[in-house]
Amino acid sequence: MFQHAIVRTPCKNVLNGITSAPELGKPDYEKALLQHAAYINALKQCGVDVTVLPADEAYPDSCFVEDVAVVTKRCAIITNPGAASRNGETAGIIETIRTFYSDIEYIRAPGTLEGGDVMMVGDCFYVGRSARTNAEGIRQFGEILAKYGFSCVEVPLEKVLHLKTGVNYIENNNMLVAGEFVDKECFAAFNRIIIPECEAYAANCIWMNGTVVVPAGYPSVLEAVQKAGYSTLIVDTSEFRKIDGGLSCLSLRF
Ligand code: CIR
Repeated sequence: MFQHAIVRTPCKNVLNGITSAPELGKPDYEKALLQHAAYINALKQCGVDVTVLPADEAYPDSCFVEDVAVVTKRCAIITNPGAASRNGETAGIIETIRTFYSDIEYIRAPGTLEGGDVMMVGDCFYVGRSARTNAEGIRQFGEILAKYGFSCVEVPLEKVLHLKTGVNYIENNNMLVAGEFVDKECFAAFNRIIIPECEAYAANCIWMNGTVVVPAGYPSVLEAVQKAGYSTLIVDTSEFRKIDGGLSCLSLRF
């Protein structure tokens, strides 16, 4: 069960966040703030306390706190983001992480790793080798995990930004899979809920203490998750989607 979540208020500069889909337009700031507030409410409804960090104008993508740390049952790992414009974001999370964890580890250059590439399944962590997370980052990550009794499985990515852009574990052996992850051998033993291409964005749902939070506007994913036996909460993330962000990216949950 998760007890805590950490989020960061989107900054005005969120309009200049990195995007692979400029055709979707720039985020509307006021709308992004409202959606972020609704997201915090949803997390609270799932029984966690939420630490809200202030907006940081120096980093357009800083609301995506998931990428700067990996928070586990036994330790926290401060990452080293592979995106140059995001690399300095880690400094802004350390103090908060210290209030929750005494064991803190670091991914160091030339290793890079972003939390969006890390998917926790019990004591095993799947990690995407992506444009943001490199082999050295994964090597360091694996070494740290082993020290705390966790295991690590590398998953090479072909198309998507982060591992959790296309695959998310929602506990009880259930996994939401889209696109390149549908046929991956390493996920064959899971009960895979296959997401149609037209709703691929909604592969990024989050399991929160028995409830699954689903992005607004993806009816077949919502139905599939409910059919799998979960209660659901819906949060609109349309403004974050414009800069490649989804539900998991917006918080650290532990
Ligand atoms: C980026 O490109 O870094 C941001 N615009 C989106 C980050 C999304 N984070 C995530 O999937 N964990």
